[in-house]
Amino acid sequence: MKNLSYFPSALRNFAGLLVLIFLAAACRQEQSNQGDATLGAVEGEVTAQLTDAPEVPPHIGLRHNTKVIVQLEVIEKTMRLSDGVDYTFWTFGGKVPGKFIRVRQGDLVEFHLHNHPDNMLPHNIDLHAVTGPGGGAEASLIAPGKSTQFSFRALNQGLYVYHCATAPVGMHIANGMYGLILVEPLEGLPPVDHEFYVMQSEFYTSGKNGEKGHQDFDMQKALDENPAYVVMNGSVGANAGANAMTVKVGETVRLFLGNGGPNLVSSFHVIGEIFDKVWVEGGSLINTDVQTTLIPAGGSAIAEFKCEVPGTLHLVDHSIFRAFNKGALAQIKVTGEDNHDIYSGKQKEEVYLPEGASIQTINSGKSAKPAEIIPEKSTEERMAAGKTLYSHNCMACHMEQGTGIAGTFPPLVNSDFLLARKDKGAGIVLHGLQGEITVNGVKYNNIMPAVSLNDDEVASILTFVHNQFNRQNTLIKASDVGQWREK
Ligand code: HEC
Ligand SMILES: [Cu+2]
Repeated sequence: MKNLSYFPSALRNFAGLLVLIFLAAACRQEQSNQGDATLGAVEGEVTAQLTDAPEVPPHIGLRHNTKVIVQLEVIEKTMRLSDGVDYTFWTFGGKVPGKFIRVRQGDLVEFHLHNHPDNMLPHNIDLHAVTGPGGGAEASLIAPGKSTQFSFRALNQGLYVYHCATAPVGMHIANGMYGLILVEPLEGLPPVDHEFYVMQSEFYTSGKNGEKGHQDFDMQKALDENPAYVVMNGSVGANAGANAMTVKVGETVRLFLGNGGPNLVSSFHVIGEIFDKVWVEGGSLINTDVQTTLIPAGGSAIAEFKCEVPGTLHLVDHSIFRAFNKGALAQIKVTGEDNHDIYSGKQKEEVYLPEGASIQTINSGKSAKPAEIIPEKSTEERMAAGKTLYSHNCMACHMEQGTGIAGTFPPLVNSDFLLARKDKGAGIVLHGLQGEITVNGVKYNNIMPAVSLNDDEVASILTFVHNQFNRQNTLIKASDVGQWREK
């Protein structure tokens, strides 16, 4: 207020008022979107429709505050964690992650938690959407065969994680006890074509990743934060391949993302897309044009994008070994028309030959020099040596059976081009080959690098190629290769 003393007194009051209004407005902004309507009257009641991942309950949109009854059952059950790998999961609703719950800001949520009589352990629930002790944990602790009820007012909008908070808490979470509850803003979320529920989490199994059979929880690995599995939606490949989510070109997608942990933070990324919008940490702050968004353990994010081109999108934790080696991968298949203005696909592949470059030599670790004077070999010896040398030096391009690869690497099988050569192909192996050639009526225009081999080795390879692939009865000598090398 110091600066205000420079104002004439009449203005001073007015300026002071402005500052007050400004401060009040700033305060309101910082107050979050917890609106006045939040505690307004509650009219009627509905039973919440709960869904399993990747499904999301229907959009709520504009309506008055209501009582939403949630019935959630804890079930301990053995299910697939990966192919040939089982795990005894503790679940909210029979699947991992737990049921998706959708309410609206201002709703009164009447929560019923049931602990199935076949279960072994007590459980409870801590919903991060609850304002109250333990997020409901204290009120909801129940033994097997019991039900409990508590209510809370959904004061803040946002996407919240819920989880079991029964001791040992880490173990209950590690065994699969988490899910998401969405508190839609008063005005609802803008419409999109698809909404999906994807939740990442880790599993600490007694065996290594891929070890078959039933796996137990490994406390030491959990303490070391070294999971054997990191998965999307409860198991390896839960929503990949045949179970991938599907959308069409031109459609908009909203992902409700959660991270159950218990330990790892997810660097969530979709390979092949950019998030147009991200509700950072599942709150009200919207970031735009995002590649990778952090999802804390026990946290969330909402990401939206439009699918402009067809293809398979890979949803990954960009701590990338988790995605490709531990299972943290889901897929969305986008079908529809290509749009070459946005993405062309491969336009061409051609030989890259910088100015001044010439045929390269594949260096096999030794310099190409004539073989020392060694006794000549029999056909059998050359065939045996040639077979091995072929597999090390030629097979990568010409394939094991000499068939080549259509359009790129010509076949060595019954090659009229090879058979027409007086040097039996030695010049090609010694010096490489480039430019257009025709093999059995098919044109090739590519580059074969010179292969760094001595005369003895070339003799063996060519003996092998001619007898094995071209039904010739030929024995090529190292001295022959020596002569051709000179030319
Ligand atoms: C890096 C890939 C590559 C390797 C390795 C390679 N080649 Fe080739 N080879 C080619 C290409 C490409 C051509 C065609 C070159 C052109 O288009 O002018 C070719 C052409 C040939 C031809 C003539 C065409 C035909 O089909 O008869 C022969 C013979 C041949 N290679 C033999 C060999 C032998 C023997 C080896 C192993 C010592 C070998 N190549 C290793 C890529 C390779
Ligand atoms: Cu529990």
